[in-house]
Amino acid sequence: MRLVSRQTGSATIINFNMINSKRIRKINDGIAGKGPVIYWMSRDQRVNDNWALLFARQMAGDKGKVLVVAFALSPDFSGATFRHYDFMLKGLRQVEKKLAALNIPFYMLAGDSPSEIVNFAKELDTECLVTEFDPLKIKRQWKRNVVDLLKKPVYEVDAHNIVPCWVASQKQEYGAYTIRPKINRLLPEFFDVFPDLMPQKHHPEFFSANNWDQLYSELTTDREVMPVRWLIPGEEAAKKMLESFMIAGLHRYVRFGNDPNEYAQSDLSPYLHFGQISSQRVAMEILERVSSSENKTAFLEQLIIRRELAENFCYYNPYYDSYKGFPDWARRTLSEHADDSRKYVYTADELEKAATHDELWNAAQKEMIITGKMHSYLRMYWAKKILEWDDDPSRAFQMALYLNDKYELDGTDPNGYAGCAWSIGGVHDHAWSERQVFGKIRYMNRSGCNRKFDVDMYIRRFNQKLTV
Ligand code: FO1
Repeated sequence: MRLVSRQTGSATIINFNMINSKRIRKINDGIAGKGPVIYWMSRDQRVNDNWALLFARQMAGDKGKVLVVAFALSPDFSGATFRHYDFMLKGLRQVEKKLAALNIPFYMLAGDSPSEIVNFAKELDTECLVTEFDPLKIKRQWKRNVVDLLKKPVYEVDAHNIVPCWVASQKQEYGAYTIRPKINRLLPEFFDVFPDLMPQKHHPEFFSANNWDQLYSELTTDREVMPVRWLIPGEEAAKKMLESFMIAGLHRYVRFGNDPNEYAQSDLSPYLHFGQISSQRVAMEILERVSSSENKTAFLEQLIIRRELAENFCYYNPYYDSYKGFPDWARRTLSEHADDSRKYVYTADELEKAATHDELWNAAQKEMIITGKMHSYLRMYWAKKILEWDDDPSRAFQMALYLNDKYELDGTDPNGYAGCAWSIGGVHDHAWSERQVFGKIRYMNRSGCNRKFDVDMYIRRFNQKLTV
């Protein structure tokens, strides 16, 4: 394996022969230890199609070292609830089983994530640490803490995007129309086939059973938000979901894509969020097995362009989770209309309890609370109404993020930040004709929804009383 490094930006791109080296950045030097290679799994919680795991396995193999995988379970990850942890832990139990079949030990560490990782790496005197790219501030802070304390080589691999975020663009993009040509030009280089993950010899000294019951019982998270029952967590279920979408959903994607009463969405977003399936795998399956159609194009636009645009937004805009992250034109128009009289104004509690005058909005809020997933078309309407009913756009944005991250199974994800910022702050959108309250922010209303789907049917589906 040739190690050729060249400085690019804040990290070094290393040339490795099996994996496209542009997916890998060395983010810390340091003295390699005598112990195993550690893959610190966090975002890409899967065994198959995982470039970070493949790279760590290659490093271990080339150096004649053992590979061990560790997941640092944070007790209170950014407002996550029992719904998220239940889905995630069930998926991680499958990871443990799949890795064991390859003789790859899997450690669940509980506590302050960066400290747990540093202690673990020091204890094992790791050869090097491999982890994944993640644009969220909390994850970048974790990585900084680890790099500051661990005097060992650390590598970062973008295992979540097809075109690595730092390769697709070196700056914040205005919108899909600016990032799309850059990504489309680079896609062929990064649609490389996933090699098999090779088993390693059994090293009994590294095998330790994780106490899953104890991990569950130690969760301090909000248990009011119950796990979802309609979606089975884990890598195997994610694969089946992809299969069923390709057979029964994709051909209806454009015609019924904006109809929350129809099964035409992929329901893959929770699996993609927790990394239980690779977006590259989804794209490759669809490109290879589905004939060209507007449905295929539209779905891949969401899966590849929109997702990578959200990553780009969170990576290059330090204010992705605040009003300050909105474009100037949007902040200007929102402040010019902040004092516009609003027919309805609601408190956070009224919104959370779906107790507004707007039955459609209430139904969407209930769908999200009950199922952990709101239809993508309604997510825009839902967020825009929060802006309409609050004379402080910054508070409206925080409210949308709070509800999204608390109840959406795919919450706390770049897609969620970009989606709410698009709806409320015009991010990745352009100015529209000016109107009361919204200013030049794109407006949506119920009659627009009526044109897309049977609103009354949707309301009837979610008119049950909430027990929140
Ligand atoms: N990542 C971790 O490494 N440790 C955790 O304990 C953890 C909890 C968690 C809970 C909810 C959730 O939505 C995500 C969570 N993640 C955790 C992060 C996740 O893996 C992703 O890194 C980000 O959410 C999106 O990039």
